[in-house]
Amino acid sequence: MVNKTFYLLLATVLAVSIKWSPVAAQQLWPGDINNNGIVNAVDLLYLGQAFGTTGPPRAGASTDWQAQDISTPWSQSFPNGLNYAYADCDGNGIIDDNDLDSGIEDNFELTHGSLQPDGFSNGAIGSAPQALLTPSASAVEPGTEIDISLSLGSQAFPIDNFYGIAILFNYTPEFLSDDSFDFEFEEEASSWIQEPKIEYFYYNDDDGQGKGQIAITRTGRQPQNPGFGPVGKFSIVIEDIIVGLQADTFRLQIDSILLIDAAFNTYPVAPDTTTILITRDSALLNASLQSKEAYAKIYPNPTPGLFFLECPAGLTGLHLTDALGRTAPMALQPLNGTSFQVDASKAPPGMYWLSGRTNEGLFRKKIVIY
Ligand SMILES: [Ca+2]
Ligand SMILES: [Ca+2]
Repeated sequence: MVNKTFYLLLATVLAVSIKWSPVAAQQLWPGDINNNGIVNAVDLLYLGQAFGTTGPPRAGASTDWQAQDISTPWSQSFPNGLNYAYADCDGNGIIDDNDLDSGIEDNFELTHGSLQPDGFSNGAIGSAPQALLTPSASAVEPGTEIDISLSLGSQAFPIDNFYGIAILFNYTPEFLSDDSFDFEFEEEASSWIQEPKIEYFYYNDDDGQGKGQIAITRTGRQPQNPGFGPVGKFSIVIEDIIVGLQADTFRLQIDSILLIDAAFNTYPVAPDTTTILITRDSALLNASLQSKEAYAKIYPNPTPGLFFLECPAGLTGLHLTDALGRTAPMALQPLNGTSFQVDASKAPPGMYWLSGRTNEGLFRKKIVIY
């Protein structure tokens, strides 16, 4: 009996001491709002969640890239349990644009400690909404300005509960060097995404990395109606192609996507890749410009041989030819009325033309098989 009482007492003391033992102060790195070890587009989604809230200022606050104690946690937390104090990058007690400018922007891509996953959720075409990239021209001469529209979802796959999206992409780096390009992201003026919202665009061409990120988040934590359509556009001027080449292909490819709703639930979104032929060769240019007569989209491109063709106008004929005009082996499998899977894996690696006939005209698309 004595022993039992003693152990019960001991257990109680242990439980109480564990519960009450002082915890080391939490530390933040200004800009890494989700505290996963890197400042990137996903941190803007957390900023959008906490935007406009207030709490205790941080003693001795700085936006320098160094660990700082959260002396007094805020009363609010993100759905994953992380304290809102992490969003107050400059530590002044309010979460606003300054935390984007001097926290996320100034410390973008900086890292600390071991990286934890950001929770990107890429979906599959045909089972999730897609982030579509649509260039204003499929082929241009060097020096021409091109817009690439970014659009989310479709009538068939609307974005049901948009609150924020973070997109990581890569592009052919050798076309866009510091002295030969203008690469910007401009938000859609009459976007279906409801105000208020904030956005951030970033690209990094250092050492030919060719990487960039976009984040758009609403603020105010209110749900919005389902929507779909354009959200903005990239503007690119490719000044020149590599000396000695008649034509080259600029590629913009989405790598990772994170779409969240107002409660920070995540939804898969299918990524996209787009290519633009850059050429001084008028015959190639004319052939590609004619391809705009009927809408068709192929992806991925370049492809290992198996790719998808979207052709809303109703496909009535299709053939694949190599650069010399010779017919290449290809098999077509309809997925539904407007989408097809094309198997050209028996064609040797190289550049090909995919030519099609539709109810609205002809199209011709350059495709690279590797
Ligand atoms: Ca982060
Ligand atoms: Ca602040």
